[in-house]
Amino acid sequence: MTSSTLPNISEMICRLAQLSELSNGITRQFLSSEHREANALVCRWMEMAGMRAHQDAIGNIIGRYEGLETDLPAVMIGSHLDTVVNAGKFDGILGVVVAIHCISALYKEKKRYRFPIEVIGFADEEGTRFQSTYLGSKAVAGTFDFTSLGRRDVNGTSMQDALLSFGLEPDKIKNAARKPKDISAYIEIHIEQGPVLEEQGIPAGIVTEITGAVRFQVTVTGTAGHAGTVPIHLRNDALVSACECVLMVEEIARKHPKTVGTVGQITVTAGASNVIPGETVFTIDLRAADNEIRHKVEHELISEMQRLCQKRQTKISLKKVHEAPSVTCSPRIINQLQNAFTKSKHKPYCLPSGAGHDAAAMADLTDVGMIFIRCKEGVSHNPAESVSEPDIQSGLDILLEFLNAYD
Ligand code: HGY
Ligand code: MN
Ligand code: MN
Repeated sequence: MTSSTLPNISEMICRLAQLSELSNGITRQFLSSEHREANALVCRWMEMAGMRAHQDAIGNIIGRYEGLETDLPAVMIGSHLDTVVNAGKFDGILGVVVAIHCISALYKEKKRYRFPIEVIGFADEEGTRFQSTYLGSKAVAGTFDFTSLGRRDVNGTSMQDALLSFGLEPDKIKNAARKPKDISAYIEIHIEQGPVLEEQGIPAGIVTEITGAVRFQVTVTGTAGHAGTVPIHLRNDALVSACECVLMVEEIARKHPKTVGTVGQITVTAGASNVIPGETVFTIDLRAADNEIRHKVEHELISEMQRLCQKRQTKISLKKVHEAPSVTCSPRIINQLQNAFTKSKHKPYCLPSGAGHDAAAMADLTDVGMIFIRCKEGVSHNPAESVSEPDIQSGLDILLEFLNAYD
C-alpha cells in the first residue's frame, strides 16, 4: 500500500506522542500495548513511503527500500521508538520519522541508489521496563543477552512472558541478528539532549563518540523499627544510610572531570511514616567517556558506600544491571558526514555524546555514525523537549546528502 498521504514529520511526532500509558504525558514501554500500536502505525508509514515493512523477533519495526543492485549490503538508518517515563516527544522518535521521510522523498522522485536502505524503529533503547538497555539493537547486532529474559518489571512480569504475550517467541530472538555482510553502515539521527549545538548556534552536529555507562541497582538493608520508641543512636536506618550513599554518588562524580553520576530512582520497601526504614533500593547511573576513569570511579564509589554503611551498621548490596563501554563512531562515516554537512551548507561540527544510543550497540555489527539535532536549551528526558522544524529539515537534508554520496 503506498500513497502520498504520509503525514509530515511534526504530525508523525504528535501522533506517536499520543501512544502513551499516561493520560497527560508520554511513556511508551517495551512490549506494551502502546509499543504494539506504535509499531503498527510506523509500519503503515513505512509502506506509504514505498518500503516493505516487518516486525522482527524482538519487536523492532523494519522497513526496506530496495536498491538497484540486489546483492549489496544495506545502509540502515533509524533510532528507537520506546521512551523514558514522562518523556519528551523527540528522543528516539525523531530519528525514525526523519528516516521514513528520507525514503519517502526518494520514492516520490522514483530515485533508488545502488544499495538498499533499511529504516529501523528499535523496540527498547531506554531500558525503562526491565532496566536493560539496547535490547532491540543488541538483538540486531547479535549481542542480545539471553539471561535478561528472566528480568522482571515492577509488576513482576518477566521479559520472557512479556515477549510471549506480545506474540513473540523468545527463542526466535536469535533470528533478529543481522550478518555484518548484510549491513554496511548504521546512521542515527537523534536530538543532542545537551546544550552544545545551541551554544554554537548551529542546527546539527556529527557525533565522534558515545560515552560508556554502568548502571547498578543498590539495596541498603537496616533494621525496621518503631518511629516513636527507638532512640536515634540505636537505629540502623536504611533510608538515611542510602541517602548518605546518594550524596556520595554526587560527591565522587564531581571530583572527576567529565564524569557524571545520577540516582534516578529510590524506593523505601514497605515504607510507612511511623516505621524506621528497614530496606531502601536505589539506582546508580555512572558515565565517563574514558573507560579507565569510569572503572576507577566505580570502584572508588563502591568502597566509599561500603564504608558509609559499615559506619551505620547497615548492609549494602549492588547488582550491576547494565554496562556499555564508550564507543567511537566510524572515521569513514564521520568523514562522509562531514562532506554531507558541507554540501548542505552546514558547518561540520563534531562533538561527543554524553547520552547512550542504539548506535553504541550497533557498533558491534557495523560502522556507525550519528547526526545530532539541536534541541531547545539541551533539555531532554523531559516533556519540555523541543526541536525547531527548520532544524529537523536540516537533519533531513544532511541525511539525504549523505545517502546521495555514500560509498
Ligand atoms: O540513558 C541514555 O543515555 C539514553 O537516553 N538511553
Ligand atoms: Mn533517552
Ligand atoms: Mn534516545
